Amino acid sequence: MSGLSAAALQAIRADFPALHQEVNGKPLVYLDNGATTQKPRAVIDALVRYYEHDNSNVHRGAHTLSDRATEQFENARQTVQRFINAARAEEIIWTRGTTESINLIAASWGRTHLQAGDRILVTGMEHHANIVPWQVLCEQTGAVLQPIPVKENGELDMAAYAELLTPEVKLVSVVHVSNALGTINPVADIIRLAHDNGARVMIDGAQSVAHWDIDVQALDADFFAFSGHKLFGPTGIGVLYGKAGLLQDLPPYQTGGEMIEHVSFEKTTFNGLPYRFEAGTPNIAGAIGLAAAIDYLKAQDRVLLAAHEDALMARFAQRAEEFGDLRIIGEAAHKASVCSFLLQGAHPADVGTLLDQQGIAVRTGHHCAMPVLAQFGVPGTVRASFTFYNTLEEVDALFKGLEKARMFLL
Ligand code: C6P
Repeated sequence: MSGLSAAALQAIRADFPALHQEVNGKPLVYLDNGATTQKPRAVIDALVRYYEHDNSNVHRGAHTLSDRATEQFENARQTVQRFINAARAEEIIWTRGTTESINLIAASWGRTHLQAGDRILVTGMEHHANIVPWQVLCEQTGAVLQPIPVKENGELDMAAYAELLTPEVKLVSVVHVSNALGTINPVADIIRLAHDNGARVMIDGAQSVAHWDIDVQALDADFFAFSGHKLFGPTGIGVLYGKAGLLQDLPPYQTGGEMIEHVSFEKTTFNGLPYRFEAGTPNIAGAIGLAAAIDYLKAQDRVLLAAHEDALMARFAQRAEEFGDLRIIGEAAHKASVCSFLLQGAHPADVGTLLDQQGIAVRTGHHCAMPVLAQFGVPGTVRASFTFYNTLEEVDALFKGLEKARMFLL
């Protein structure tokens, strides 16, 4: 049961102009949604409308355009607040994306809350964005970064996690859905255990927000990060959610305009939340575009969309079994829309190139998750990542493409 009728799926696909093109003489099959998603017409229109009618700077001008831009920009913040069920709009900080959100917490919370001997736990399946900022922070503070082991099937070793949670652990920063394996991590349990231990928790939601509703209060996440472009919104805009009680005492991340209350050459005082963390002119159009993407999603039945994505995953698993010759990397019981694999005996880059010649877009390589791929003993994989606008026929097309690659390469 796909969850979406054929007509509903076609109607959804009609909303995404970029899907309707030929690539290398073949209809585009876009299976690189983990890297970035295509944008619905509603998002493209919101960007055009903003630039054609309302373009101005926010929180500054005493004129109509600036008022309009400010209103839409702040409405967008409230849209995000409601989308992830944050308690207050000030808990939504605009950033460039997940990477910047994590760097903000590492720089601002990390440098003021960690000292030599403290420990930070991440999982062994993190994206580099949730490894390197903590490594740099550890070099600066003398804290120690430790990975929670990943089991052979790609699931997190929760027993090992419980053992690693000693009083020295001050922060647990965990990917919600692995971009390399597809594993859905049990973040509610992870957060509860960390809190019982007195540690704060950051969730990297880059690969989860596009697939189901997030409720940061129900999760009790201290910090939650995601990127607009993986959520059908524009690039260059992202979100850091943080509990107000934690954010309000933190020092700024970057300094300059917008984030100040008063400046003199003797002393500067800083603005309150959220502006203290938003130095400089923000990505106004990006925020408005992201809100349009969220409005688009909220107008859909997300339960049906998720059921359709499950059907795509099931079709992939069935076809993979029939096909043989594939090594699946990441076989967790709970996976979300990411299928990483190797065509045995072929280099992933060659497979990617041959698929592209057939109009099929996948990602190949290490997916910015080198440590977990090293654990599996592979330098890279082919990754097909699905979303609700993909069709079962596109999964079949992928396997037709792989059949050609197999004939050519093996
Ligand atoms: N993953 C992928 O193809 P940015 O680049 O800041 O929007 O997101 C970084 C990031 C952080 N965490 C996870 C789990 C991610 O998947 C990503 C981005 C893309 O898998 C590009 S490397």
